Amino acid sequence: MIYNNHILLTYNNIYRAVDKCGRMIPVPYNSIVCAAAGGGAREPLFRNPSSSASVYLLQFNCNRRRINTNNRRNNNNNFMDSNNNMRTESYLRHVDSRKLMPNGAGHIPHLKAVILGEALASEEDDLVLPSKEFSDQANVHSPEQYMEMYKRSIEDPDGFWSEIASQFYWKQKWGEKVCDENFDVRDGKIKIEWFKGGITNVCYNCLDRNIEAGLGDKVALYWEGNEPGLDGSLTYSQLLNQVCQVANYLKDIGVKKGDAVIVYLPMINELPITMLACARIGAVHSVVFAGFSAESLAQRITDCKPKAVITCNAVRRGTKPILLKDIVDAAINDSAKDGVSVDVCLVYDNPVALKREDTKWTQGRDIWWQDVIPKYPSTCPVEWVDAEDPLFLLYTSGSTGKPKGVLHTAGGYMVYTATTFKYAFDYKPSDIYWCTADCGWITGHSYVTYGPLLNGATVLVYEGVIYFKTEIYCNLFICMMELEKMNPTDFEIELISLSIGSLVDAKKFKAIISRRQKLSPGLSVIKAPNYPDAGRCWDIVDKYKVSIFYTAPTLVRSLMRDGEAVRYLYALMFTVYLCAIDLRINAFGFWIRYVTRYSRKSLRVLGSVGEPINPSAWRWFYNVVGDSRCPISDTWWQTETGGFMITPLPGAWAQKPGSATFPFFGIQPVIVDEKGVEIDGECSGYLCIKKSWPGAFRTLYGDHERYETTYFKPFAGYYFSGDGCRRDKDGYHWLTGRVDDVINVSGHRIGTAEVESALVSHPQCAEAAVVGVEHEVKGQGIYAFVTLVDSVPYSEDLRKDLILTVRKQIGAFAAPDKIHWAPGLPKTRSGKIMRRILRKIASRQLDELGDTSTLADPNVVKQLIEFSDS
Ligand code: 6R9
Repeated sequence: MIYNNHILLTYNNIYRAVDKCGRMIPVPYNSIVCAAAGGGAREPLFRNPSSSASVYLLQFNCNRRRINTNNRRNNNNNFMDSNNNMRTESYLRHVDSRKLMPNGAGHIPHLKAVILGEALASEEDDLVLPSKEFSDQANVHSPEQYMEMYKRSIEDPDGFWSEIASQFYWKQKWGEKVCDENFDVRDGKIKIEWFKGGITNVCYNCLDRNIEAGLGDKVALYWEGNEPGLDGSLTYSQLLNQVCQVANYLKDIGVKKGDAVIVYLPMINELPITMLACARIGAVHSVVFAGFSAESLAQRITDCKPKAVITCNAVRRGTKPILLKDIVDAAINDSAKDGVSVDVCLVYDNPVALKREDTKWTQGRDIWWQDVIPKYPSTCPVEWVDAEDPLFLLYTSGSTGKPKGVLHTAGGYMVYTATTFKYAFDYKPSDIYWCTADCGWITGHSYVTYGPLLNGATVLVYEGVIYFKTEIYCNLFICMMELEKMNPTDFEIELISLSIGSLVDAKKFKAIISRRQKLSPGLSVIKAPNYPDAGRCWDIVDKYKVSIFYTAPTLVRSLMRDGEAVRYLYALMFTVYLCAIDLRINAFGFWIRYVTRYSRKSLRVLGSVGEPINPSAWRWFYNVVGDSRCPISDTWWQTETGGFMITPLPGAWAQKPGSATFPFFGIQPVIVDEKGVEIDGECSGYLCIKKSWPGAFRTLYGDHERYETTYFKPFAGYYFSGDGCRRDKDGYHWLTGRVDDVINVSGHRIGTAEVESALVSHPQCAEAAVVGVEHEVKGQGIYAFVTLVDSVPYSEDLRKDLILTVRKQIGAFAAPDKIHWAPGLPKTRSGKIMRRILRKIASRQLDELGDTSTLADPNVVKQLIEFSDS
């Protein structure tokens, strides 16, 4: 199969060849591809009738690459300063090596290296190129066009961003300065201001402006319910009407510009509607993910002292109703103890999940949404705000127990989310866009609500949970066969229900579970996301003809694994219990049938966010979900950054599976060493950003000092992201995960300190240390070392109780995957816990424990290892 310059690429039986422009072309199975020094063709040169193989002739130029490599070396030499440190003053160093690559990125060494999937080339050398058709129609279609725009964005940020900002509506243009910043703690207080003095309104720009431009009848929001068949849609005009009604109501109850409103809603249209209504009247929304516990919600209420809390009586997750209003009640009670009272609680009535009459009610405080909102006028004047007035607060985990209120302001955030959305997803007005994130996280703010609506896009809002954690498949087997006979513990049932999703026709299973639930009413079972089955995503994609699909690696990985489970189940059923089981027919499929039985033809661009996407998940997403047609935008960014920072521009350059590639316009990422010295060229270190960008957060609510200490003091002169990063020889960025005490579970940020403080609140827990461990599906899992108070014995019940405590205090997503009994914790003589050692023990890298002699009691490590398997 391999001729001359080895240009046939195969992966998972999907064959690609590279044409003379360096672009991938699909080659039918059983083809032979050969390279030649002259001429090239996309049509087969000849077909071999006996083997059905075709021969393609392609061409590329090897010499050019050699010249490029030399260029890069020379350039690197220029990076050396007088102290022999790798430095450069050139602002283009972030993309330096990129520009040396030929157009279309004909990366020859890569071509020599592959047969992918068999003898795997180094990930670094694995280039996946956009098709010519895609690049030709893309908003940014070549590395040159990107370079030109990037250069301008860095050399003349004021000009670059004010040109873009002018496309929005400003009641009054901004003042003299487009950007005013102090990014260096050594020069005084950190300050970031963009478009200050400009008067605008983000809601007006999302809705009124688009309606005036003729989009009134375009669908703004499609809504797909958790229950198949439950759906709806709102045009831009209808959305504006509803937003105005809520805005009028909020004004009526006394919510004014600058007041906070807490929103604790599931993914129903009322969530973006409420966010936009707040923006319309200048109120500051703080959306709390409706998976957070009462304690976490109370903490946020106490911090921002909202004028109102907006919630919903209940929501269905899979088949299970979650009583959100009960959680809000408990939170309001809690915050009242801290002296913060909530006068109004607006409750959306969701009869699919809970009857009105079954909802607990506090007269005088609680009001049904449906009883009041429709009575308000559907027009509402806009409250014009300064670009630097706050738009929203979003709490995020930090390395201490107290969550941080990340504050974003109106003008810069508006301009930045709109621009990043347009370019990173190559947005076109005909697109149907679906982001699976919940509005409780930043992705739902920037890329479900504001970014797409500012572009006049059609957005799909999906109520269901599509992340699912397929944990323990042998339990699935047990559950199917023997559940009643074996009388499993509640915890086992919970695991089973997590695993089972709806791989099997769960009728019988559910009957058993409900019997069990009657026996133990507290039992929480059946999360069953991807309800009713693992193909739901693609069913939705086909139903709405979704063209841009943006999700998290955790979903991609779980779908990959789900397939394997089906295969496992399939074999098991046939060999052992075929007749005994009532299995749904479609479980007997090939392992990717949950994807491939749907067309997915409408898909054009895929996106990934929340955590590093491992190359194999990337390839599966690309090859199976995207049929090897759709570029993937692996977008690196944070709650704090407001929008994408490092991201592919899908039509512009070749991607490397697992790399977020290059910086967005106006972003100068730098990699620094421990001393804060910038490193150039190929390197790894701490990822920082030089200079501000319009979407940057302006402060931590009520705690500017913590803002400076956390983000600007670790490396003076830079914003410190908290992430590690590697830059490869071609200038591609590879995010390596958090370097601080934050764990990223299924794309959700959880501070180790938050989990620890929940654990030690248990009366029998003396001390706890939490670390992240690699997890096949969730990216990272939570591993807790727990020391009990004297004389309390270890027990299974206590273990469950500790997990329950964390679920109650933070939320189910923060529950530890493993509790490791720890008679003692490894501490330095000054009492600092050596997490490095705990991480190694947790990941069973026992031969890499390193020097333990500095510990106050080195024996602790031996004990911990002994307890590993207990
Ligand atoms: C948008 C969001 C931020 C942290 C961030 C990093 C991780 C996000 C990533 C990624 C690698 C990507 N992260 N996107 N890591 N590749 N494409 O998730 O915000 O919840 O604040 O989390 O998530 O570690 O520091 P947030």
